[in-house]
Amino acid sequence: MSAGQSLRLEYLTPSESRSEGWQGVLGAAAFPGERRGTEAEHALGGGVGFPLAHVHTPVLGDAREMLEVWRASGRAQPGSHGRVRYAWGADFLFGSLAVHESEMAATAESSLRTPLEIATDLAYREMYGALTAAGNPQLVRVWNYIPDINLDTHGLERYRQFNKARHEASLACGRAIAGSVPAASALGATTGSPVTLYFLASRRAPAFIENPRQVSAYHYPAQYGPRSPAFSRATVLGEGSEATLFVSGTASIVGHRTLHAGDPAAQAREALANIEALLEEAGRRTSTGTLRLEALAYKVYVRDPRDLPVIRTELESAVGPDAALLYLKADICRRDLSVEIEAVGGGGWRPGGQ
Ligand code: 3EB
Repeated sequence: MSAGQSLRLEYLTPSESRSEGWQGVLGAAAFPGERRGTEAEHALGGGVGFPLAHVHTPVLGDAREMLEVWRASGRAQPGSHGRVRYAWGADFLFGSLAVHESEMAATAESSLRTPLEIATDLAYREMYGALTAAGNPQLVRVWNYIPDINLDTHGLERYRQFNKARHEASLACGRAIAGSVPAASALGATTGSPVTLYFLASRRAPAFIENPRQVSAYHYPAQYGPRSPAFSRATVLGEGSEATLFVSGTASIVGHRTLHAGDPAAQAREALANIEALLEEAGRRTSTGTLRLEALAYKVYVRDPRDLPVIRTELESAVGPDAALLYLKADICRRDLSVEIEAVGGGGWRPGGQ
């Protein structure tokens, strides 16, 4: 594997990314500044030549919009399938799509499913359809943003509705629901925003890593919902120093139970302990060697902005001053969780931005 085949990730403001240029950009996600309205999320304009996910989950502690920019070597080849826009670059495919539940209301009336279940079902079918149409790359990492994720409607919390529909759509499309499932995050988004997904896939199969401190999410007991969440704790793509590690959204969960409810600093420490355990496990199971916390780029989801200072203190003392960190305000998929942390790292590149 040549060095040019690696993925590269940066967290940038729109003006930083404009001045860097769009060379090699495979795709990006835009997170609005906290004080901005939905209009300002389109600061980049609609005419960018790559898939851009507009995620309605705001940046914390800063008014600026931020972009998560994924680059790969060579010229990216664009494509689309249904609502999915995607781009192929080197070995990697980036795709994104959004589905408004309001479009599903009529269908929901004549079915037994909720609007969120129908929207999630459509989003997953279209994502799988796009992958098939693009030559069947392997799904490596999926980001899911779900409006009002903790709200109960139709007798079931919306995150649990989402899990049910993800599970059923995956089964219907002949896709795995355990084991060989992508790394993922599932977070809240603003009321009225669409269900928004973006994803990375590859011509090569990733390694699927579980956390020895945690029950696999796809084996969670039924108390967390009628269908278990279909994601791996981490995936590793590529070999040796060129490999990229994708750490799923990680919270203060040991076994299958939440620890430290009401103590955001302790939750942040426990989530970091989980990430360290995953780094060791990935080091045992793959040829990447054991990555250090300092070598990763992080997105940190904080439920209550008042907890940001204590959470930031924990993160900075664990990962050092130079790691790339993006803090976002989001509801998390269990009501007793205050913070969730996802990460990306690898030897083939250094996290940049911020
Ligand atoms: C957890 O460990 C926390 O449903 O795709 C983290 C990452 C979480 C991904 C998902 C959920 C998901 O269960 C929640």
